[in-house]
Amino acid sequence: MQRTLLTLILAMTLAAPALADSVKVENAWVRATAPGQKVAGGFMNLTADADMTLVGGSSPVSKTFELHFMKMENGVMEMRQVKEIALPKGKTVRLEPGDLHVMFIGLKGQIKPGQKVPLTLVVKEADGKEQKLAVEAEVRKAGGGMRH
Ligand SMILES: [Cu+2]
Repeated sequence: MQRTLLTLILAMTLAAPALADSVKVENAWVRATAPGQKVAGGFMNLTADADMTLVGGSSPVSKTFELHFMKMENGVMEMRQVKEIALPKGKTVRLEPGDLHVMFIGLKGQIKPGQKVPLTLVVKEADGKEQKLAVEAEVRKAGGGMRH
């Protein structure tokens, strides 16, 4: 009798809808690299359904993975590392060339069009709980004269 009840409770728990906050990732892509290039930029649109923060990530294609921001300063495009990127509830945050982006540093090989780049994003919920998001980014050819 008790075992039946326990099984039932367990089944109900497993069937409960996921209440966790989540982030929708769209249009994820990585800029193709030239042979020998050691860094690559990654871009995507992120929409969280609750206030969350992107705090980092990783990818098997590079030694390190950083969050970056590009800014025009005295006529020069400067790139800075940022510790986190806020993802306000319901707002689509665009990581795009010349602005916020993720950066693959210490590439283990050339990134070519047609490849898929797997990466894991780490996002933090408002209560501090961390989530990992698996993302597959497509590789697109470089356009324009920017470094990444
Ligand atoms: Cu960068």
